[in-house]
Amino acid sequence: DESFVAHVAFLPSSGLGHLNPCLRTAELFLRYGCKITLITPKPTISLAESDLITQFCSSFPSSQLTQIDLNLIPLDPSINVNTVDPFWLQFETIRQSLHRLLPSILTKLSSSPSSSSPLSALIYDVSLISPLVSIMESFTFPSYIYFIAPARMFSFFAYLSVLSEKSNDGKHFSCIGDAVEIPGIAPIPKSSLPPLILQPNSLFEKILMEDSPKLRKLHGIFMNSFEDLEAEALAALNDGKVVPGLPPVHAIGPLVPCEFEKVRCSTNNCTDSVLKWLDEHPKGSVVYVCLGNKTSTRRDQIKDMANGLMSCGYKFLWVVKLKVVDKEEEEELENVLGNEMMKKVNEKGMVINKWVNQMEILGHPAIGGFVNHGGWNSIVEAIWHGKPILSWAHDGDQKIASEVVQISGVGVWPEEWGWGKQNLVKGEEISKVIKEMMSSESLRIKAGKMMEVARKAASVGGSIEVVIKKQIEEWKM
Ligand code: BUP
Repeated sequence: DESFVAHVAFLPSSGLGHLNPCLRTAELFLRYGCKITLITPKPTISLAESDLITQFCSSFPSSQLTQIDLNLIPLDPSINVNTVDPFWLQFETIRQSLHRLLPSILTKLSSSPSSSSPLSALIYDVSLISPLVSIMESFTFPSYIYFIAPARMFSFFAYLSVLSEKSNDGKHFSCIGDAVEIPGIAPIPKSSLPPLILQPNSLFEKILMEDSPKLRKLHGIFMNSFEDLEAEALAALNDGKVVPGLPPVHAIGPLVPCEFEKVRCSTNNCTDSVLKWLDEHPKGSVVYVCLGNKTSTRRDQIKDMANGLMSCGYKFLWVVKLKVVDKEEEEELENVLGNEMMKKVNEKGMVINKWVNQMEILGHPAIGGFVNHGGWNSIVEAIWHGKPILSWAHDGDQKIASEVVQISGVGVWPEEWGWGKQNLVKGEEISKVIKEMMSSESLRIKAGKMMEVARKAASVGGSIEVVIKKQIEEWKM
């Protein structure tokens, strides 16, 4: 049927690291002719998230926005809200709210009048599997997740169901020894696992363990990765080596920079002044430092970072996060660094505690390298722009992502670096590794080559186009 228009609904979860890949995936389906409906939980945790949703909707007026009002649902009282990361709390709030709020929305969308197309598929965030698998039992259209981390991490997530079956005492990690041996994948050292998965009864452990066995019920998994970056894990997953019976894993990476992200709508955004500052610097001369949006930089690490940057011999652009949530970001940096140091830092570089558009920063020719926390979106963004990475992983899936950086050769990962009280990194050490990254010809060449294959995947007739078009064809049948 030539007049068929696939209608895809997207349901993101909390945090930019979840929203960015969701909206970039939605943009891909839009590009190939689909109609899009965004179902977004509100309020969002950060301003950056609500801004981005607004930007998306104003750039694509044909897409529909449906909001789920989370304030209606009180959170399960057994969760101690004071000890949990606000983003994880939001995951849990969304998980608990969906049963009451989502079915009626999906019913409406799937039975829309003949003037608009009924829903062809739902693509939702990886953190929402359990509620969605059960909700979807009442619907006939297929559902998929988008995964926000590397395929290597996804293999671990899928393999958790096997691990819990294997252990005879019910403690899923009693059987792993020093490393997790997943068929078809280079072993993942225990030290690279997300710390919270080893902490019984953490919200993280609860969600992953509950959701892993349900992956088989999905119709597919979309992932921000590509063949040349993660050939091993993608093959092992799709050949049924990791866990037999998994649905197809579709590599739709690198998720490319989108025009809608460039619209400026927050008062807390200072990208334009940063780009202007970068214009004054020669090609490849500035090191960009940003350790993610979900974690605040530890106070006791900040001064060593400042010292490391000031003595590395390169100009730097340092985006510091002092608070976990950007809405709270009113504290002055001077208070933390001290007046003297703040003055010195600003002589040798630029330091800000505001949100910037990272994609645009990484694309600026003056940037020669990127110090990052091992956030997967950030890693793929750096690859897209061919910028070498220094991965300073400290939590979550960041170490597994850093392994991918190291194995693929696009950056370095000082494995012993951390954030905790025991493993603070000294200024001299920081400066030494930054120098190594910024001056390495071989890193620059490898990052440049990876950029080329990344761009090929995203070009006309490349792997992204092939996967998306094939998926749309499937929905047509
Ligand atoms: Br901070 C910041 N501007 O100022 P990751 C982040 N970002 O565009 P996360 C900005 O947020 P974890 C800023 O480009 C990336 O797309 C950035 O995602 C964007 O890390 C996204 O890199 C951050 O996956 O990570 O979400 O902090 O889950 O590892 O805590």
